[in-house]
Amino acid sequence: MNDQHNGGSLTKEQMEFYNREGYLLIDRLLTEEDMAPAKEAMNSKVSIIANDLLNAGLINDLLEDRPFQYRLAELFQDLTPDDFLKYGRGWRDRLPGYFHLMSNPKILDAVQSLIGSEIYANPVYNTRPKIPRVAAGAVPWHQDKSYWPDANSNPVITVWIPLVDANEENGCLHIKPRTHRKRLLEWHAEQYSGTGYTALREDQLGSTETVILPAAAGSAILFNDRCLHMSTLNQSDGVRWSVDLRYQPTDQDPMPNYGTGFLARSAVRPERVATLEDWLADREEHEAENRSVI
Ligand SMILES: O=C(O)CCC(=O)C(=O)O
Repeated sequence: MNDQHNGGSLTKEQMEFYNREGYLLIDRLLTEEDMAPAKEAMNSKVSIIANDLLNAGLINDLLEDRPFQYRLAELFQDLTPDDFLKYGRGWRDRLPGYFHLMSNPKILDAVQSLIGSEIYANPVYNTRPKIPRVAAGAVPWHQDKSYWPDANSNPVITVWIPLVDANEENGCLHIKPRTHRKRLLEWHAEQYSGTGYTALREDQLGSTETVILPAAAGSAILFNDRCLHMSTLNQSDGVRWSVDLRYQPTDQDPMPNYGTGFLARSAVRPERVATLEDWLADREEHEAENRSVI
């Protein structure tokens, strides 16, 4: 769907599409400026990794002048998948840029259109630096809920955002529409990459068509935690950078065993919306100065 947006609020057609199909692509929701803080966070991690590799004698050039889309891929191009996986297939760093992205008003507007104004940012957010030809970059068919089977009832909404154009070559998202009303299916730990992704068997996928979702940088793909989805290997020369952020209504289980989420928006208790300092200190909400008013 390629509708005009008003802030990030969804149109009636977009809401209907999401509720019917279980996902929604919002083309270019974010600008370069919106994405800049998260890219800065990613770049800072890449620089740490580059220094690490240099100190370990695995590379002899930090590639500091290479563009965002290529630097990490080129740092690892002569190394092994294990060298890369030492840093994790997904990153969940507590860096200010991620807080700014998760608090972006356009993202929250879109989420608010679906669940209302009391929005909690779920602790499970990931940066995915999918580098070329590392098997662990390909994510098998799964439901996100398989990662928190005992926590939370619906809905946890994933907001998946590519920071570079995502396409079939570099491993964009694939979704099975209308699977969001399924129960949680029995999953197994996949063996292919050895990274323990939860996975479904071919015979559990049913006959629903697969929709391949190329997405321009800054677009957002929203889907709920029972919607079947996967992504393929990165066959390009660059990094398929993306983030998956998650949101839920405030009356759901905050899933503390998975980390600390935060109150991202509230019309009822705006003074409790978490600040960057709260988030960095792992506090869920901002403690109002005058507690007697709440
Ligand atoms: O980014 C990907 O390739 C997969 C993302 C995913 O599976 C998720 O966000 O749940």
